[in-house]
Amino acid sequence: MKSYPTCREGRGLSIGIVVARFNHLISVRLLEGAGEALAKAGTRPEDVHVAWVPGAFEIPLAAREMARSGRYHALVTLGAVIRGDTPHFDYVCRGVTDGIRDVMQATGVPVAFGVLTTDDIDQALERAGGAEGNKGADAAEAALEMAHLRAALAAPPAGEPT
Ligand code: INI
Repeated sequence: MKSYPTCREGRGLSIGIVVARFNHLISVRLLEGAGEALAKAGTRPEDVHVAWVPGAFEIPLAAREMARSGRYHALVTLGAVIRGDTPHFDYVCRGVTDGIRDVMQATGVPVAFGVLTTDDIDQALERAGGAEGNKGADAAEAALEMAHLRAALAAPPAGEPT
């Protein structure tokens, strides 16, 4: 068996971030986590471009345009959908998850999913730099890893795993 190497190096990569303004308190923490993870991995701050959108439902459209621009090796999507007493939660969750998946499949550009879907604000806080870590940072690392894997998978035979 031969495996492609796992690489989360950020140097030389351009990353697009789409972040939803809704539940802003959570979003900024996720964005902070993602920014820190990218900087730690070596991505230059000037190579990280952030697009704010009103809510999670709008994330897929902005992600699609960023992916189509050809400027980014990978994208990170961030936001928080918090369950209320209405079925709105389910529709927004469905819209953003299906939408992000479709963008990734249609364009081939990796799109990491850093959108929290939680029952309440406390659960969201726990995942945005609290007891459960920072899912924005996790998504940023996933984006870097997938950018490298995609390049390796698309490389000519000499790029096969060793
Ligand atoms: N958008 C979110 O990002 N999180 C939510 O929890 C949320 N809720 O609960 O309604 C939410 N709704 C707004 C939605 O994403 C759109 O911005 C809006 O419907 C306009 O299209």
